Amino acid sequence: MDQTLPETPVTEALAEALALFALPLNDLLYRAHTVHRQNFDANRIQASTLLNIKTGGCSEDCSYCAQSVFYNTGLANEALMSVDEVRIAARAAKEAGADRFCMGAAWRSPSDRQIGRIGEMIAAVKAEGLEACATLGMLTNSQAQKLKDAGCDYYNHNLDTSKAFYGEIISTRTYQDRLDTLARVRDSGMKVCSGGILGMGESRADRAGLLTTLAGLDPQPESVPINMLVPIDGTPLAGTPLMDPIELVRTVAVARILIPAAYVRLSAGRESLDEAAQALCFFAGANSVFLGERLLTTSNRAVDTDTQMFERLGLHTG
Ligand code: SAM
Ligand code: DTB
Ligand code: SF4
Repeated sequence: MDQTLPETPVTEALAEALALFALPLNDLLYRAHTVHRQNFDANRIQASTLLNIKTGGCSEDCSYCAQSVFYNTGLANEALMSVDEVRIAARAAKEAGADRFCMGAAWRSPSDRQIGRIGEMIAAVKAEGLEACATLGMLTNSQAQKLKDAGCDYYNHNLDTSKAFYGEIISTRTYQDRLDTLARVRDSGMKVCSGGILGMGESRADRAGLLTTLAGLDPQPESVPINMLVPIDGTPLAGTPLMDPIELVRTVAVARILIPAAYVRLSAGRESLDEAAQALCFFAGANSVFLGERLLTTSNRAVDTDTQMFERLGLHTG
């Protein structure tokens, strides 16, 4: 009897999340926007800029990713950038209006030597007056501590989807591996950035499962990126049809309600969303974007286009 108890709250939480998803859109938006206003300036957008500091050659098999060695995506591998290259990119990001700089590396997990180099990059980013974020794959406790000591504010490590659907997307590491790294990040004192990808062929129950798991982390993540799959030629998910933008809006709204104090970032896939759909996402509780013309290996909206959109919507960054 006792053994079944721990599962009950999960089931209830999942049912509650699914009930939110099923609300009439206006009711869901009203609830989400109310929570948003209780926790944030409803007209402020947090802006992060991404830099791929080490491109391609990754030994994981994530089915969506341009950088996995398992797929021939035509991407040229590049070694770890120099600290000077990072400094120049961080300065440009700051000038463009970003307040956080996120460095991504196509690693399953970094070596201790690489963590030393990343520490120098973090110091360079902080010296430009930006918050620093890194996403480098799985970490040990001591690596997480070294990043924290170097001044890293956030660590990004996505659960990507529900536990049930995860095995359809990635076979080279487990859901528990991801959760373990998130626990190490939390223990180090860095803030946790964790979210997922929509539109990989998952069900609504998988989307609800992802959000329920994120919401069940204690404490909850401070930052939740919601990516829409950018289909990459050569990967198993190439040619996947774009997801329904209204389902994206619903997912953002449920994320806002379940994880009320987190920055919910409208992440990859914004190029394929028109401004009306983005405006609905901002009303539903999205309050962060990636600013800059590049994500990691794919393009993103031009900064000028985003600036004009924010003006049109009366939103401000900074
Ligand atoms: N290798 C590290 C890792 O996986 O944690 C860090 C970089 S990885 C590219 C960061 C995240 O980008 C992934 O977890 C995934 O959520 C997202 N991502 C990668 N490729 C994507 C794609 N084609 N479309 C949408 N999101 C993507
Ligand atoms: C996150 O959740 N999305 C970003 C960041 N964290 C590292 C990455 C998006 C990558 C999109 C595909 C690409 O450019 O390769
Ligand atoms: Fe490697 Fe990250 Fe791409 Fe997965 S998402 S293949 S871990 S770079």
